[in-house]
Amino acid sequence: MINLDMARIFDEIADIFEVKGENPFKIRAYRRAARTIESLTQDLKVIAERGGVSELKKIPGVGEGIAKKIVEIAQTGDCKKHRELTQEVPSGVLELLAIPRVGPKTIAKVHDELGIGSIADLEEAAKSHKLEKLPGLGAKVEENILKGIAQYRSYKGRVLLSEALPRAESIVTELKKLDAVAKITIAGSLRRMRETIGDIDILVVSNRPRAVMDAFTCLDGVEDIVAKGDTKSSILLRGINVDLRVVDEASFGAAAHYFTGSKHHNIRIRELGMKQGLKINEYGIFRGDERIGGEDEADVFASVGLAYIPPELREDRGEIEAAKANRIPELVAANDIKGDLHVHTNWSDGKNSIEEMALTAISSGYEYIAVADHSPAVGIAGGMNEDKITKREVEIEKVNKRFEDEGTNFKVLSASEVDIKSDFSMDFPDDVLKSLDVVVGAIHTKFTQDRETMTKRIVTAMENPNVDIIAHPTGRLLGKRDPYEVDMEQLMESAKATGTVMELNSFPGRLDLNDVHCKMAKDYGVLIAISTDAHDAMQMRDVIKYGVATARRGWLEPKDVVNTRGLEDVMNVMKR
Ligand code: DGT
Ligand code: CA
Ligand code: CA
Repeated sequence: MINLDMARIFDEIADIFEVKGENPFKIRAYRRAARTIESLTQDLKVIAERGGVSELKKIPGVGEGIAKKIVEIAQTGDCKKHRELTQEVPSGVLELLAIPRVGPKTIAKVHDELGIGSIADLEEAAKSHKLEKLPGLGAKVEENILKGIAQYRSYKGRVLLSEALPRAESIVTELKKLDAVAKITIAGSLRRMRETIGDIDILVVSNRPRAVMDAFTCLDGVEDIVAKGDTKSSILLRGINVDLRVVDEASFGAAAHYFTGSKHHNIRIRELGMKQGLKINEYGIFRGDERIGGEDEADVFASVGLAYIPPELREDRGEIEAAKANRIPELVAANDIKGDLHVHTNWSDGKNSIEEMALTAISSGYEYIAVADHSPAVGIAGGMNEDKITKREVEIEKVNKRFEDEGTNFKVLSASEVDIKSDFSMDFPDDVLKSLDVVVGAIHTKFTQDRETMTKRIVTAMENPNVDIIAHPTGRLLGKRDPYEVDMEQLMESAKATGTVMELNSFPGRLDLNDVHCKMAKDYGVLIAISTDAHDAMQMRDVIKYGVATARRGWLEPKDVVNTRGLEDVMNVMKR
């Protein structure tokens, strides 16, 4: 039993609690524990055996109750509470939780009243208008459920980058331990860092493929062996398909290129090869029968007269033309990031204090963070009123004073994520906005306004000289909520004209702006802030890489990203 299995058990407990309508704090505690456990580098079983409950409780997010369960699972491989709960709520009902727009209360109701226990049941009931007769539900809810099911199906089979990447990395770590593995790389959409991943592709060089395949199909968590051969095997590992291919050393580069894709990029490269009388495939680069290269990936590009193209750009979106002209951008990288301009603290709905966020930021090598706690309109998120802002200011000054006294080069910027209300006004008066170092404007309500109104709403915010950044500009939640209707070209024009920065929200379920919009911003000369929107310190540290990956897919260079700049330069951009 490894950490991921434990995380899954706690997630399922939280799911069942949701359907049962349990206390939200309890649900959140299990979710938080699951997230923490997933990203833990040490083996929980080892910690449990060595230090028991008291040692486990030192892990942030793990309280007494959860620590006891971890010990129980480590010792017995099973959790009694989990087993009891899964008997109360069938797994088909839990699957309904994955449907966007359908909440746990609705699920409990349709299950109790109509015995609905699967997506197919729910679809049938909505189509035949059986739901509108239930108290609290209506025609509108039925319509929403059907839309939600359609949305669910269009994403089904794809997982978020943040779910696939850690798993792939742990497979690579496991397989690397084998003597039979000479080289190994992640390939496919995951190497290109797409926002969602269909399956994980891994490529290995080995002269003992059988041993590699044996280890691969016996990995912890394998649910099904879909295929097992000498050159290719496929497994289902905790709900995600993983393909493994074994190639010869001489083919490694060509195979890495071929299996990284994208398919459209590959086709263009192969065509370029054919024009020069070359055959380029997963085995190598050939002139007639003679192999002229393929051990290194760079051979592939060089053979057709192109500069090296980083994986994130391989989508046939102009990268081949750029490589021909030797104009491949120097893409932004994680170590270019000097600060985070959108994080939350316990002054609104964040978990950590200002100081804790600052210390983690310092350990990431940052020079600043903007603590952007919510404005009052976002009531459920514990939005701040003006009085609270004033009190928070005292705290910020205290923390900054300490850093100054210690000679630490770091500054906490006073900020707020301020609601752009549906009547186009900002949720704080101008004098309050003016008093902040950074104002991040964001939409959290009335996502259904029409395209023209929504565009005007955001443009109006941009025209307010106190608004510096627009957070998650399209509002989408991957697999859960479509982006709202908005004229992106007009937003870009207005951002350029007003000097407003657009956010690339690094949260794996958002990645908003997306890659294509980032490239658009670059073309318009609009600056991007790669921010995390983190609600705790670990998130701030862990999710930035997904934002950076998306920025790279959007062709962004350090100069296009405002938070690659030092504090003084950033403050010049944020100047009123
Ligand atoms: P995914 O898994 O849907 O997120 O996307 P990929 O890009 O990982 O696609 P996958 O797993 O089907 O295939 C891995 C790579 O293999 C793909 O990026 C390019 C290459 N490939 C697959 N099928 C073809 C093909 O028909 N022609 C060419 N040229 N390459 C292909
Ligand atoms: Ca794939
Ligand atoms: Ca594949």
